[in-house]
Amino acid sequence: MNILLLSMPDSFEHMPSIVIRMPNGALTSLAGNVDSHHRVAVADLILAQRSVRETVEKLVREWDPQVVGLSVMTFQRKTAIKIIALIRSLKPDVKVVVGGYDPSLASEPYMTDDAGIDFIIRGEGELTFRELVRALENGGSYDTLSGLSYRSGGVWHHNPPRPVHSLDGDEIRLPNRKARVLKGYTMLGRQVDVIETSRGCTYDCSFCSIIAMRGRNFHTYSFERVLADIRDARSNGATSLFLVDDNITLNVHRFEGLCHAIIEAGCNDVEYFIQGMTSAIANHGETLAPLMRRAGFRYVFLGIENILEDDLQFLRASAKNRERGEQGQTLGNATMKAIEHIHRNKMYVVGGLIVGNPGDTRDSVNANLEFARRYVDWPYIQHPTPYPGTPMTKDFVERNLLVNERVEEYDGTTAVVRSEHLEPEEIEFLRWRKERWIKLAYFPNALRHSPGFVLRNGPKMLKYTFRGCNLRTLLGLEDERVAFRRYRELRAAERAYI
Ligand code: B12
Ligand code: SF4
Repeated sequence: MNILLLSMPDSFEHMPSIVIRMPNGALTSLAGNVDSHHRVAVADLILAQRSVRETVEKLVREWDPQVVGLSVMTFQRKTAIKIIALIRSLKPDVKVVVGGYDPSLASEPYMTDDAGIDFIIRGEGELTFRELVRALENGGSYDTLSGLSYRSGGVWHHNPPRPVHSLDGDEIRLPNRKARVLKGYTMLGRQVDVIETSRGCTYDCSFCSIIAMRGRNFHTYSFERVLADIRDARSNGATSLFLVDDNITLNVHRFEGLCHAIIEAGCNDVEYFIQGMTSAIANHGETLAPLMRRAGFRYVFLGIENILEDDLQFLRASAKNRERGEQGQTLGNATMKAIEHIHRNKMYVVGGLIVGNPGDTRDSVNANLEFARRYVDWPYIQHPTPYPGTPMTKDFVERNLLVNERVEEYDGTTAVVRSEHLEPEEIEFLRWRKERWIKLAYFPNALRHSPGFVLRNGPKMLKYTFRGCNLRTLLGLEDERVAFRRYRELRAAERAYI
């Protein structure tokens, strides 16, 4: 069978496609896990952000797929539905499958007749998709395939969920990167790829979709498999690797072992990027941080979430941000110590903060922004966003604070909930006003890190960071709120990918 797998073109504020175009790890994993006689094409539409229609038309014409699969996040739902309509108009009898976080946790919008979808794969996809393709090929029945929802005779059927996979053995095979048909992945000019070493997390932060998606558990791939995956990514040209594990620092002992394995295998000649917990890095940083640096780690996305204890409690993120003493006693917030370890070992902190929580005032938002200005290298400041199935969503609805249900705006930097003291627009304005300057202050670092790329693209990067502003705004001759409105209009226009 010919199979076409697509990820959506939508990007968000902190991932401007000029600088970062990251592959979707789910699709190559699916491609590597269907039976080998199928022809699979993977197209990350972020690589064709400004020519989505033409690219999809060309792919459908040239590939002539019997099955099309789409990977969708919530803010990409609207784009996905439009792309499906286009594909159906080109090939009415094609079978359309959707998967990923949004279809898994908010199936209903995908079940309408207008959406034109035949199958929803809920949760982990490798085995369910492999079995579905077999059933399609052999005319088998769908009702025994766990994790699958399917439409038959105009009615949707939902099979029981598939238990999460232990990741042991070789039932889940390596990703198939050769299936990619578009080019241009980048992270500041270096070719980037994604690797998984584990899945899951045992914490339960209220904003995170992971628990609703797969429950609280943690499973790991063997180091042997991880190293084979790293070598495959390198042989396909990657010099920068994002380890997309939900929480790679959950088991610090294992993470240290992984760093050693990377060094011993000589795979420390690429640049690694991870997301980690402040507590793990603060509590083990003395030995862990130098080891990470030797293994090639360069960027650490730190889930700081918020520097104020009340907000951390709302986000259910206190425990993972706690520093502990030698006897395990609580010492306080781990953030500063984690940042020190990372900086001392010449790595960069991408600071993940969430502002605009229910109790937030102007002062509490500003305190977090000021913290980001002083201590993080690259701010990744978001607003609480009610993704389907998260405890936070329930909270916001119950408190009547959810004011925007246009899911295409659920991108993390559009404020869609208000606090008890501030309107969403005001929260977003406070963030936007400060964050541009924090990002500007990072430009010299970016120049040192990737001189050629920044010299070539610096003007575009600056234009993007300050979009909406003009000389009058920057000289203080215009009310910044006027520029903020222009920025919002530009951003809304950018969302029309198709
Ligand atoms: C890595 C990652 C990123 C990376 C890379 C994204 C990329 N190109 O793939 C970066 C940093 C760029 C990123 C950015 C964002 N991300 Co992100 N990201 C993740 C993370 C940590 C891991 C995803 C991953 O690769 N997993 C490994 C793969 C193999 O697993 P998977 O994606 O789940 O896919 C499996 C199944 O879902 C299913 N499946 C998936 N797609 C399909 C398609 C088909 C056809 C089928 C059959 C099955 C299937 O099968 C796969 C294999 O088992 C998750 C989860 C988490 N804990 O936080 C969040 C997550 C996916 N991100 C999320 C969000 C919101 C974003 C942002 C919008 C904002 C933000 N929080 O940063 C941006 C927007 C990205 C953009 N396009 O601009 C949300 C999505 C929530 C939602 N309901 O939509 C998550 C769940 C985090 C959260 N908040 O809880 N992200
Ligand atoms: S620690 Fe990270 S992965 Fe785990 S629940 Fe919290 S945000 Fe999600």
